[in-house]
Amino acid sequence: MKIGIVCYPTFGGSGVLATELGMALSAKGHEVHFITYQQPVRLNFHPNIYYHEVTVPTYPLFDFPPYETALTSTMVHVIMNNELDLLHVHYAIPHASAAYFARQILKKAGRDIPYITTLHGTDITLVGKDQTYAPVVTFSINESDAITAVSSNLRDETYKHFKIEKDIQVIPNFVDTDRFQHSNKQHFKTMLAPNGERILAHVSNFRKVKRVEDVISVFQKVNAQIPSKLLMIGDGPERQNAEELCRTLPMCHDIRFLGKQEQVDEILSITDLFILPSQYESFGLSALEAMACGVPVISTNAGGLPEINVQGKTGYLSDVGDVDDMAKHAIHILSSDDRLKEFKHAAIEHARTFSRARIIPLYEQLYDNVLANYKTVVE
Ligand code: GMT
Repeated sequence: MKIGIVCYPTFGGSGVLATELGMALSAKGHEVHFITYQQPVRLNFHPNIYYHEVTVPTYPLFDFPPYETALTSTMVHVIMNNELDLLHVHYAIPHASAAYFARQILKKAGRDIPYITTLHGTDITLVGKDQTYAPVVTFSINESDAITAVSSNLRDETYKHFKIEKDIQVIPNFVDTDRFQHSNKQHFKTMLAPNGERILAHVSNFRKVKRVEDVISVFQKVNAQIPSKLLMIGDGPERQNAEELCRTLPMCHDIRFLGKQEQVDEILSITDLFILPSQYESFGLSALEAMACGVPVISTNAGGLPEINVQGKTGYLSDVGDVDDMAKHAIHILSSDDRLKEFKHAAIEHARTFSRARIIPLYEQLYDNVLANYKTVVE
């Protein structure tokens, strides 16, 4: 099959998932064409993978260069020149409306192509339902030949906030368990925690929704009772505030802001506990990747997090903002070697239920169904 994938190429979860999906499909013999404005961060070379960059020419009149127009035109060119079978867009804004527009242009030229929209989270829960975007988002989701959501919670949220006339299939996110597994990086651990301190970590794009100050508050309480270090991985608008807050605290020397990192799997291999105190997560891919590396998770119970983090087994879930509860659970896990080991094993076991090998066939089946229906409708 020849598949076009459109996504955000940066460190956001939707781009990561789309890239992992494209790489997995290419390994199974599909030809995959990425259409993005920058090379996706996790994209590796494979003979079946092509990358088409969307460039947006500037012009003095353009205060806001028309990215969606450039994206649509690039989609049209790539589909025509490479005879793609279908388009799979990740994150509705503006990818679903661009796909709809590209399909209309191609129809005029006697060429038809179905598009699938995968909803990831903030495209629905934050940005999408804003009235600035809602009519276009609703229309272009409804026009999709298939719609998927990465969790049951996100599917329900979509039905709640938009007038969706079609079925939304839940296909959960997956993790590459060949890459995300525990590996021995003891030398790193010794450098970061020379006295055998416990290592806690947080990975995100440091947006408000991630509540990064809560990570620091939880750590402060843990650190008061258990010798420990905190690794803050990623970058974004809230990083500066978090660093400033950290500088006012006595245990600041135990916190390191590492910025964006590509070898997250290596860092997770030396981590004992993952903290994700988000206001909302449709899924929480970073937590799943941590679990696959044998790291239990302290998270909130918001959104789709209860669909991946199992209370008392792979970690604990607390109400949003309840840093006392999160710290209490963190201390409970970290204060006993045996208990920590049990949680680590359970995290790995549970993450396996979201392995790439289990989830990719669901997408392939969906593609087959869409193409079969599409041909019948078009004929
Ligand atoms: O918030 C992020 O981390 C980025 C955002 C995105 O769309 O790039 O992530 C969303 O999609 C991820 C992949 O499906 C999910 O794992 C995240 O939970 C989701 N983020 C939110 O819902 C806030």
